[in-house]
Amino acid sequence: MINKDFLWGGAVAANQYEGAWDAGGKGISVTDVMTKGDVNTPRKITAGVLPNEEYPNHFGIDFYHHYKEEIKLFAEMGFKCFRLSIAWSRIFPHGDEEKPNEEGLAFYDNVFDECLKYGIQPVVTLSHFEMPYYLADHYGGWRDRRVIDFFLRYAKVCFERYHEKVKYWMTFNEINNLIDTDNPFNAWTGAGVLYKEDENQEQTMYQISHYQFLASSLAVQEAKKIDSKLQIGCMLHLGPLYPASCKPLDQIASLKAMDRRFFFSDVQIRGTYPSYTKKLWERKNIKLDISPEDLANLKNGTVDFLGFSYYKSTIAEYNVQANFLEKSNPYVSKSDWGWAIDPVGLRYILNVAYERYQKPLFIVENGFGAYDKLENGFVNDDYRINYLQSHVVQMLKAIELDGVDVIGYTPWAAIDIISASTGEIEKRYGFIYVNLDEVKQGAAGVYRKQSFEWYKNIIETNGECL
Ligand code: BGP
Repeated sequence: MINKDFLWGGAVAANQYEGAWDAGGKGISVTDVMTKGDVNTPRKITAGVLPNEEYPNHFGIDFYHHYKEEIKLFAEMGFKCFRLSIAWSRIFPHGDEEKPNEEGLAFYDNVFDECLKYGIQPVVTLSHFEMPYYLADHYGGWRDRRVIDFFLRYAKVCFERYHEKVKYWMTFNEINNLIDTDNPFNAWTGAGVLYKEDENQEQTMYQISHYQFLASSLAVQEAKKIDSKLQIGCMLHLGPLYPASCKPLDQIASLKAMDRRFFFSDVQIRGTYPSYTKKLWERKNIKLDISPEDLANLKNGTVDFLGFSYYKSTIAEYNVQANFLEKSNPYVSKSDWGWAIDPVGLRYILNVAYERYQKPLFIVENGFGAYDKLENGFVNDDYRINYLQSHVVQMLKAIELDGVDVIGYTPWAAIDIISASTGEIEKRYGFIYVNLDEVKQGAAGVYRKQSFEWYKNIIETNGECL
């Protein structure tokens, strides 16, 4: 039996579902001006603002105008929480203003109140690939130390305004995307940072990370001053990189690959840079702008919990030049998008992360992207139920057999939204099908999928019906 306060819910991100990209005084965000992408073509930040069809994030699924209908459906499923992000550029349209945009703040008040009306607690990410475009353009995004102050001002405004409505917060979504190159939509673009051919990219990556760590730790300190009950987490994408074989060197490869993935939470949870990173900087002569005061702030602003997304696992094979190569696992099947389906990997990573930190863990994303077919107003998404069910089973094993402290589970996505890697809606994840054509014509355009009933049942029985 799991804790009765367990946070079952669903997750989304503002840029992928709100739409209304220029309504209510909102500024343009980096995602608003991003091209579409696919497995071979990473999305890119452009300088222009093209018509809606070219930029699906502009319209999202128009949650901005339909939030009441959609939250009502979440309530029908019995959500205990709803993970969403605040669009930074709704609050500070350019990012560097002194005063926030009241209309943007009022919008989230309305959304949070609507959730609370049904007993759904909002769980908020402050930065989910949504930097104001102006900051990316004028400051180079997180390349610039001044952006820390802009973020802090934004975070402070949010904590002050919403601390009575929101207890759980996360600072940066999948902050460790910065180090991973296999994801076409990596956080360099999400962080509003453009690659430059002629620079030491590794050095830049560590510098950007440092500024984000600092911004996050200062935000944690600020939050605690405003309301000591607030719980602030970091957020990473996690998944095992199993050793490719039982050869000792493959074991080391896996260990090192996992260190690289956990580097971000090592800093945000422990408040210091790990020794393996300091050695790497020495070896590679990486010089960074890090002051003693910065280091003290990292120490004073450690996070309360580890939020993470789990979709898939991979394997690490020893390699002389690169230390390890990340490869796909021949023992697991794959989704239409080639993502490995590995429910046991969730139990594995929960154990590893809990061993490493002994902090509460929050699974804030887990889900199955697929081409769904709407037939007679219904979607039979058995494959999604299979995926989610098998993952929930493994999560329960981690809690009940292994004693891991998991505080909640918010599958991606509560409802169909625009995919982060493609910029299209066709890679669907939701319990609710969205017919965009109908939504564009002003209709609700939403349909419950088979998984809707399944999830409702899981929540109702607190996972007992599995
Ligand atoms: C994570 C992001 C989400 C999300 C999800 C699924 O990386 O935090 O924003 O979209 O992955 O990815 P995709 O939409 O590319 O399938």
